[in-house]
Amino acid sequence: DPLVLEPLQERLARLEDRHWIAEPTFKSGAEGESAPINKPHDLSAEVGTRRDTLDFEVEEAITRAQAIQPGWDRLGGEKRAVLLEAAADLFEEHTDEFLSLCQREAGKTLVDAVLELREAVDFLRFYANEARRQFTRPIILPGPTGEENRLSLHGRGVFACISPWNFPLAIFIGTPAAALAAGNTVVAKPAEQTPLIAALAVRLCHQAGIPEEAFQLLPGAGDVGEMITSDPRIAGVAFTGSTQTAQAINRGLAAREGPIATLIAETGGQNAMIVDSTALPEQVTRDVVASAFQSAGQRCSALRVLYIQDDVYDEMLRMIRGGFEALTIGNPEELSTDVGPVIDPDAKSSLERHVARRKKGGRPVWRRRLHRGANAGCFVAPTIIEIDSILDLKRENFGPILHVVRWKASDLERVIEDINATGFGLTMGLHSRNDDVRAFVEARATVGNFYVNRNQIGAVVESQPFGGEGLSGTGPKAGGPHYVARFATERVVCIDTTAAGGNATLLA
Ligand code: UN1
Repeated sequence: DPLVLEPLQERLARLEDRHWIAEPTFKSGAEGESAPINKPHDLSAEVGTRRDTLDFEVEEAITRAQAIQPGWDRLGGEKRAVLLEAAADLFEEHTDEFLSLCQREAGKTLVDAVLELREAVDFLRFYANEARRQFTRPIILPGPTGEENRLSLHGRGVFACISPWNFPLAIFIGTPAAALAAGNTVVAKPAEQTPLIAALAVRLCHQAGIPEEAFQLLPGAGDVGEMITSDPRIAGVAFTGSTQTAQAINRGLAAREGPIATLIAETGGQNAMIVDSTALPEQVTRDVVASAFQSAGQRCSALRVLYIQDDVYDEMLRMIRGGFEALTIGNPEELSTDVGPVIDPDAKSSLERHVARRKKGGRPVWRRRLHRGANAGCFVAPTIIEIDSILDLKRENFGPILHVVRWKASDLERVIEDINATGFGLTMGLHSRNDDVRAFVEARATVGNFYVNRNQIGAVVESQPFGGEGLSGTGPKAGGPHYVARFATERVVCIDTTAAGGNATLLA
């Protein structure tokens, strides 16, 4: 309804001139290095400035976080829940700023920006409830008469939370919210591309009453992340990003002195969808276009390789290309845009290199033409490429590129084996109205999230906990019932309850 949407756009336009700053929560007063943050869709437009965290500021931040952690843990689940819920309320009150930053700093469309804020608020409220559910009362364990056994969950210490640019708000806040709910304190390093939205999120958490020492922002690039994770005082690392970086963090933690640290990693995917000849073409078209091209394909859940059964291949591909041709590519600050930019020039050139290599292979490649002025930003033309097998792809292509493969009914088992053989295990989609095919594929798919007759992105907190296996991550699933507990340590207290009675007898 334009009557509702127009005032929102006007409100967002009023924030256009605001210059945002991200700086470390603990600032020494020394001069740190600064970098401008520009719009991905218009590299000449500056949104704000990132002030990087200096080495000794990292050290001091961890010292402060460690000093306050026992008190934060003793506060208990109920009080921590109230603070996280107060933060959720403040996030909702600051909708305009968050939407504006999602668009301008991260190049998100308005739809994606709204979903991102919704998910951030859902994470805060869900993990607050988990704090109440699991961190308020101990579990009384069964035991012999005369003994009481109690199990309780506690924070492990200081958690490092390192988050990606593709969910600069939802994942940036979701992981720390879980760590805080569990009684840890947090040092958070947002992606170097999107520190501004993280800075606003942290500021609102402090305003909600979460102590500054308990949740600190440490902006910077990979060197700051390395400095944090190599500190032996870090009890755990929660990382979302590439598989390679997760493996490097894992090696670093293993080589480090100090307590054995926990690693919770949510990484990449090579996500496939299988479409058979019983699928509904209109539904497939809608779901394929959304899964591959929404968010410019910059979701780890996004569809990368579409397997279409040969007897419907040409017709199905023709319809999907129709949906693809109808996408509006352009400025994400305009309401009509479906596909915005990719995050930065490096992302653009690596995607372009992939398309160029595939074009040389001589197989059909369909590309959209970009709008006028696209060169001012990091736009990659949405692309569909025919290939023979998912195993032809050597890496995850994190952008608006869909690969299609033709398969025959007799090949179904091999198709699933190939998909599993990538080693990734994040999302898989299936479109089929044949119950036997559905049961067959479901039983063999080694993925964390399997989607049937729908799109395969946009997992919902609590209803659809999200996360993969193998090269795609360690689990547990974000937004699921086991997530917060993985940030915790368990303690058991055993009491001999006959002791008091025994004393009484002696005294008598
Ligand atoms: C990511 O892209 O890093 O289901 C993970 C989804 C999102 C994916 C988040 N929850 O599309």
